[in-house]
Amino acid sequence: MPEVGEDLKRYLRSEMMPTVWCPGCGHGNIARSIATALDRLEMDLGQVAILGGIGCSGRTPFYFNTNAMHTTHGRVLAFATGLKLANPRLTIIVAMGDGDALAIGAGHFVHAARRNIDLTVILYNNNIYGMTGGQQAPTTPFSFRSTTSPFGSIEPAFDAVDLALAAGATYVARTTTFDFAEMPEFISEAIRHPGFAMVEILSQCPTYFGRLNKLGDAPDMLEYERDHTIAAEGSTTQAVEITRQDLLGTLPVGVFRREIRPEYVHQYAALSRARGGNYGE
Ligand SMILES: Cc1ncc(C[n+]2csc(CCOP(=O)(O)OP(=O)(O)O)c2C)c(N)n1
Ligand code: SF4
Repeated sequence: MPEVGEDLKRYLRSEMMPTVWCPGCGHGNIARSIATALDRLEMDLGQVAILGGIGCSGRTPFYFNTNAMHTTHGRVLAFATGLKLANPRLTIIVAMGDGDALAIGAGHFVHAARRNIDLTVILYNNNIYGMTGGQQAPTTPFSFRSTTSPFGSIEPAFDAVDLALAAGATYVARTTTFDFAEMPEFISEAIRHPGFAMVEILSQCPTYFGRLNKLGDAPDMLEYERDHTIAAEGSTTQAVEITRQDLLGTLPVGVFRREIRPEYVHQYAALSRARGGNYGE
């Protein structure tokens, strides 16, 4: 749990404040947890790069005193893969919206996970397209409203944890912006993990998702997250079935996989050495 008054200012670019995020937006809670994780791991900020796509979540790199890249919607993992291969020593954190990771960028997400490349994806899941005005996302739960589904979504929601597990991600976790202890803990563990790590964080968007679904303001939405998640380890399948059928269903949170298997850049370096090259030396 972050200490009250814990000084995280050195991780942030004060000249970029205030952020573009609306008051009460959960993306600010996540950014604070990333700063807490960097602090706990005593990271050399010159060796860290934070990348984002487009969207409210994609603004994250603007606010950190690390290397940064603001890329295109859905393609941030292609940029991150190139950067990691160009400089394998960098610790790369990728901020992705649910639309970014699970709609336009779903192909990149699946294949980065399959390759087990050493990247840390923080998936900001606010159940909606925030930046463009609250359109339906693949994560909008069945019967919930968005600006493009004013009578309620008739589609089941996509489950990021199930997708990451199926694609072969080697560290997979989910938590919520309600949980100020778990967020930095999972993010730290994901950064240390030597392979493709994904932490999905359910994040409140009071401006669109909250307002359109009458979920109240930010504190009410945090309580909603608390009341609609359960601690779970292992497969999410059963709980996902419940969620799809029942509006008041619960989503499991916790760590779903920790696995060590060959990492892509190491494999590439080994191949280079075997062929007489000196990649990575
Ligand atoms: C190729 C491309 N298509 C569409 C857009 C328009 N666009 C910008 S942000 C966005 C949605 C962002 O939603 P999400 O990724 O969930 O992030 P959030 O804003 O909710 O954090 C879209 C559709 C774009 N910038 N580029
Ligand atoms: S629109 Fe939603 S996700 Fe975007 S900054 Fe505002 S509250 Fe956050």
